[in-house]
Amino acid sequence: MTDYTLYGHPQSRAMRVMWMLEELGQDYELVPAKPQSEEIRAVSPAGKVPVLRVGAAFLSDSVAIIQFLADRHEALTAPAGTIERAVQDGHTQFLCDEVDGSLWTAAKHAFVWPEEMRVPEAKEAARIEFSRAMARLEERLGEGPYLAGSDFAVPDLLAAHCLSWAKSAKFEVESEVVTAYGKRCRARPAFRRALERAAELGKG
Ligand SMILES: N[C@@H](CCC(=O)N[C@@H](CS)C(=O)NCC(=O)O)C(=O)O
Repeated sequence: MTDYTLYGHPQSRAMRVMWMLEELGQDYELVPAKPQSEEIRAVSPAGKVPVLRVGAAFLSDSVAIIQFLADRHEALTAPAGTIERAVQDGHTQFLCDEVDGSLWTAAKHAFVWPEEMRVPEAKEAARIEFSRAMARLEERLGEGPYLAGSDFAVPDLLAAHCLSWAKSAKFEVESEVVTAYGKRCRARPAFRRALERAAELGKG
């Protein structure tokens, strides 16, 4: 049995955890279950994905999971308690609030929530929030190539996942700097390996 079992289909935020596990060279079992399925409810009462089993513990929330893995394996993160880590966590928080937040709001009002709860105008407001966040992301990147400068870290993985999500949601990214950054992150061998593993599921 491997140390890690990841629950969640790669077309969800589970991809973030797959990518991180690949970055760290960790072996993992993958259970590509859908949100709110019995399989997921058995390991997480909220029914949300991803969930990561670590020994006897079941961890939820993709960003907490990827930061936990980075800390545990001492890679792709500044150490806890340093100024660099506080700055890094600031980038992570910004991405959760303004980038993941706007994409998730649009998804809820497009297909996640039942029709009677959807407000069409909310999608447009989310699109505007996302567009503003892209300008903020470009500022945060500065000289780059990554948010913290030369080293790829947790918030870069999160940003790049959100940029792929934006593409499938047809949210425009006007900034060429941000588009090039997303491509740079997704060119990493670990992301390619995660995509290959996801594609294997389709063949099974
Ligand atoms: N903050 C959580 C959000 C998890 C989440 O909402 N996941 C979606 C799939 S990407 C889900 O399970 N949705 C089903 C639902 O909300 O009931 C995370 O980052 O893991």
